Amino acid sequence: MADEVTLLDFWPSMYGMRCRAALAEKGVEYEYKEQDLTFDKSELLLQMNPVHKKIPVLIHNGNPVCESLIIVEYIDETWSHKAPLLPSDPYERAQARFWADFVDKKVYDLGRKLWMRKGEEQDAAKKEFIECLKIVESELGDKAFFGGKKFGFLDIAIIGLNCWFYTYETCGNFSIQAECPKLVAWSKRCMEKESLSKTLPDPRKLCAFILECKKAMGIE
Ligand code: GS8
Repeated sequence: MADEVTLLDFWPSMYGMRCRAALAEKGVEYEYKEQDLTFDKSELLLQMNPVHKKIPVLIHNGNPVCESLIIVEYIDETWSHKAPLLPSDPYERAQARFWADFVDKKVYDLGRKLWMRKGEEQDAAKKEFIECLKIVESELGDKAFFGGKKFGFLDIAIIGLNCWFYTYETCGNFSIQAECPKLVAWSKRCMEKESLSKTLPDPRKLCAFILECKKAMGIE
């Protein structure tokens, strides 16, 4: 029986982007179901993720898998005939998970503050955001990808930031290229992959959407 794969997602979501990127890398066909998160969460979402009621959710042959990093690992293990995303060495695997966790705990929230806050609060978030990006950049070092020569798990964990860089720069009025040139070079390298450029949203469309959200929320 062919696999039935569905992704419940919301196009600007960095978490969703991880799942889209992992599915694209593995060449898995799936049905994409865009979710309305603001007004009316679908019955399907509430049924598939009753605990957090959040996207992304991967539904594989009727079974839901929640939490983006767990989904990426699930995809890696399930479609294991394709090149692995996680490193085979246990220590390297632990390191990749550590950095993915760092991005979740620090960078994403600061990025959110960067576009949602104003004045001093925004300045403080920007300062800390840049510090965190520099820490992530130092983990990349001179490697082509986070795991070395090959695009893998940690690149996927961070890939959504790429699409958001332009929004952060626009809202925070700074240049990531000036602060973290190696990270920007990495992001360009990633987007040269057809699997990603075809899958992830246009950063300008994302920025236009966020500027609209800011307007609607009265943050300007
Ligand atoms: C976060 C998912 C999440 O925040 C993961 O999958 O890694 N730790 C989780 N999803 C958001 C959309 S992206 O900002 C969401 O579904 N929000 C709806 C809500 O909070 O009600």
